Amino acid sequence: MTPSRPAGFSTRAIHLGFDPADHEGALTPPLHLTSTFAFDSVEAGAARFAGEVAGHIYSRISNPTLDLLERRVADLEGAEAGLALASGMGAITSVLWTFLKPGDEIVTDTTLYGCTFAFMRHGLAKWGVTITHADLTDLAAVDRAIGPQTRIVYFETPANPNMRLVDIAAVSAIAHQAGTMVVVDNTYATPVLTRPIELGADLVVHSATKYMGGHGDLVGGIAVGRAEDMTQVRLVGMKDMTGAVMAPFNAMLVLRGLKTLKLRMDRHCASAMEIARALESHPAVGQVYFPGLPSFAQHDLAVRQMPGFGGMIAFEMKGGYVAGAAMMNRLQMIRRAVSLGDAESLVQHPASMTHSTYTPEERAAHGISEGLIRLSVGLEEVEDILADLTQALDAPTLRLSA
Ligand code: 3LM
Repeated sequence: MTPSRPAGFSTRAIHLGFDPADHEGALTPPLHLTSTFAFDSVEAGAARFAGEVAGHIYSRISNPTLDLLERRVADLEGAEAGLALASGMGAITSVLWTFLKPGDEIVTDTTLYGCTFAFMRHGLAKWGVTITHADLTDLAAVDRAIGPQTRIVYFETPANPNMRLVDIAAVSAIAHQAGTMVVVDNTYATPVLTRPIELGADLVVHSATKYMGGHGDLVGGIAVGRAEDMTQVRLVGMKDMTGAVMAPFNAMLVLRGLKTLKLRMDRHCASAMEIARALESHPAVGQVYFPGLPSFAQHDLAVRQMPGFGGMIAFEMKGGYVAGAAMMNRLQMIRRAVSLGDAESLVQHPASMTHSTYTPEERAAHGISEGLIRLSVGLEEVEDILADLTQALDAPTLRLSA
């Protein structure tokens, strides 16, 4: 690290918390493939279990490889502490199980990733938690929705799949006034583009499967927040309720992904901006949802809250679902697949895939249109992504339907 100035984002993502001198000069951190840790004595083991002496016990609780990842992500998010989990859903469920009890209410935005929506609607609700969906883009609605039983305000920004943004600072201020905790899913933005804790949120969750891992070769999750809260999530939600701990090998892959996170996000942002403009001007394309476009309903908030607009685009074809499916089937390089944030560009149809956990009526009520197409702009040359999209959009049948 350069001692003359505070280290920047990528420098910390590469170096923080690791000194080769402690590891026989090894440049990269060792992978601790161990399930358990030996104690010097029975008394030493008992002291660790009692929390009197720091140290690892068992890899469902903590592990040195995960520990480094947790410290790095916490630092990059501006949080006190972090926790690495088996998946994004492992992070979300471990956090929510920790802080909610029967009778509590969770206030959440209208739009959520499909499995998060399903967990709340079919999981939490079954255990006596009230789920209230409110339009969190409307601050008066946030104020009205929070009641005496509200324990958590939860949202994604940008939201999966329709890109809705939530003003983190404004919503956090309202929630805190009412003594309510704010949990933000920062998967789409990553700490490169948004740091919710710095804007007032209490806890951040991630699917590390996406941009953090960045290479489509792992499933993982991260949670960051106050040290005290993260200890609760570690020892209650993760250790005893979900058991959703990240595997050390995956932690190593995410540590590798983090080193290029900023570099990759810069490229994702630049390419997505260019592609969003091209889509918007194509005669076969209807509405394009991308925070960087002046036509985006919340463009002003995007400019205020995000230094870049991310790599995700949602759009509708003028010809609706039929034209959209035909267009997607014509793509040659862009892969038809769920997930996002990979080097490969990915396209999918939320209503029949990631958001098929909603009923058609729920999708209509939650602002997820049946014809919506979601594109995760990859790291290929932008000219190649554009060429593939253009040949798929320009096909004769589409010109007729447009
Ligand atoms: C997807 N999303 O294609 P994991 N939060 C957000 C997410 O987008 C996701 C999760 C949490 C997708 C996965 S759909 C079958 C594939 C904003 C995942 C959950 O548990 O790591 O998948 O994260 O939109």
